[in-house]
Amino acid sequence: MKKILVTGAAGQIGSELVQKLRRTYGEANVLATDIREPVEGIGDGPFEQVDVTDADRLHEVAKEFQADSLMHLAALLSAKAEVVPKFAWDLNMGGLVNALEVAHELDLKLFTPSSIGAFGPTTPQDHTPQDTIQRPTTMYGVNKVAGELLCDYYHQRFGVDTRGVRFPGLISYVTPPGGGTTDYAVEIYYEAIKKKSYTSYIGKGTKMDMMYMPDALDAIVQLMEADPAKLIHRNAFNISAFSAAPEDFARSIQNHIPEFEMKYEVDPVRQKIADSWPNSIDSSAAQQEWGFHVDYDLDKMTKDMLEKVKQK
Ligand code: AKB
Repeated sequence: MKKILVTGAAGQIGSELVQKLRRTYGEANVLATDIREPVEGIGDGPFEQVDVTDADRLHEVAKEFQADSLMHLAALLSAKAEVVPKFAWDLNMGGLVNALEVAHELDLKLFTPSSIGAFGPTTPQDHTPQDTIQRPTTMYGVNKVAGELLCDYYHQRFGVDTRGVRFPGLISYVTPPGGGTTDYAVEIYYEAIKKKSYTSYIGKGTKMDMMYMPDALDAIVQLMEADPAKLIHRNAFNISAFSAAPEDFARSIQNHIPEFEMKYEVDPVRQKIADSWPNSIDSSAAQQEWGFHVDYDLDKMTKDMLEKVKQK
């Protein structure tokens, strides 16, 4: 990767990925794009306003920049997608097919994330295998499964170098997530610092896979730099750092803030989504095929998150 275009660059992943890529590949070699105006966090490097549903504009910007790689992140998350399902389909699928077309036309390498949301209630819930039943019951999940298949198709049919992971809930302190089911795992740290208490919209005992942002960013770069000959799966690799329920986060925070109090007011919509997702997924294919590993477990992440959020 030498010239990288990032869509959705103002989002939770994009804002930090752009900074990391600019440190690694040079500021001028990473073009941040987003439907929004440039926002704080993206830095001073090149920026273009791009709506990913506008195929011509995406093509023109990628061509002008002479990109060789495209990191397509622009998407609506799970809870928001349940509110506006048709719009979610148009944005998530329309944006992806445009990104794939541009990658095909301009011979770009393409990264796009899938999610644990690509699984559903009939998927094995524990140690969910890489290749298994995928019958999600959310619009977001339907988009993710279709997206995984579409990436496989563009690789098999046109030879596009598509790569991707199934992200778990991502925890970070730079840009807040928006509209996701796992967002509670970010909010809890902000509320712990501000109020020493948190009211969780996800119920006690609901385990989901999670990961700290630095590990997620490392995984993206590692997969994109991996030897293609070793990639059996290419797209949609299961990756997870740890599996945790709300009370696990509370316990971890209490190691630093003993008076921290956890309350519950379950949101039925997001709880239903969470219940349909796995408790813990098996990341062994990613470990074997491209050396996926993580540096942060829950407690190491909690220590860092509390320090960083306090400094904000
Ligand atoms: C969401 O909750 O929608 C996302 C995800 C797990 O894909 N964080």
